[in-house]
Amino acid sequence: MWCSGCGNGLVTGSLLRAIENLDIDTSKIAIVSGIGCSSRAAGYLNFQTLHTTHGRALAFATGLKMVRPELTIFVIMGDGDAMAIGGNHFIHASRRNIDLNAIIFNNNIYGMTGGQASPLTPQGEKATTAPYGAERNFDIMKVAVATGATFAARATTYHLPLLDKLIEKGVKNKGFSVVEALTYCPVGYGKLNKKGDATAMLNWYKENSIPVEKCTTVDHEGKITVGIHHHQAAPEFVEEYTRRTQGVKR
Ligand SMILES: Cc1ncc(C[n+]2csc(CCOP(=O)(O)OP(=O)(O)O)c2C)c(N)n1
Repeated sequence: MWCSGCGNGLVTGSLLRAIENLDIDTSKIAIVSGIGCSSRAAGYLNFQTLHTTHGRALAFATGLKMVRPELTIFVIMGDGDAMAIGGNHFIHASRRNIDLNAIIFNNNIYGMTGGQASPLTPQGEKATTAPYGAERNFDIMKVAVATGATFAARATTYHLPLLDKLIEKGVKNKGFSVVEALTYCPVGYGKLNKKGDATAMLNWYKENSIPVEKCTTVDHEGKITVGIHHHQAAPEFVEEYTRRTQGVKR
């Protein structure tokens, strides 16, 4: 159902390559998604999949991980899904450090419903609900780190080999892993903001990204930082819960 030129297929391809490289038994993989263009990826994938409700993918995934901790769970969400309506679930999944792999398809807009502004629409850029420019936005990496995620990384659809590797590394992290994939939306976001076609948007990512480890200034010279922003081990929620409740009489 994706529009011509949409980057969502590229992110889905990265996810599939990462799964193949990790060599995980496919019957032990579950994909949970919310509602949105990006969340429709779950419907195209032949794993155990749950296409849930808008903003609640992480809540469903938390329940699933509690009862089936042996599963590797990917939680596919759009930027609206993960950070607007689902923002509360995001901060608490992150705080708990539950072993889920959040893959956020950030196209800077509500794609499915026609281009409304999300908390990731860059300040001043246009959306159907922000004809005079969007309000202040935030940075998913900073929210993830501040709320306790033990792995936070970002790439764009221009950096697919990097994105493959970041997803793999996120899976290897025992805890809440956030991989933000910037993916252009030429129809919903691009047209309103005169960004050109899909190729122009891809080139924009190329010219406006910088490896996070090469950043020397606080504002990153206004560029998108790509790579691993944070990786630090901490106790995992389901393991801690199991340990704490062992021996409790029912
Ligand atoms: C509870 C609820 N509120 C609103 C909607 C309408 N809705 C469906 S998708 C969507 C936004 C999708 O944007 P995003 O999550 O960024 O994903 P994208 O479509 O851009 O991939 C909204 C508001 C809904 N389905 N359910």
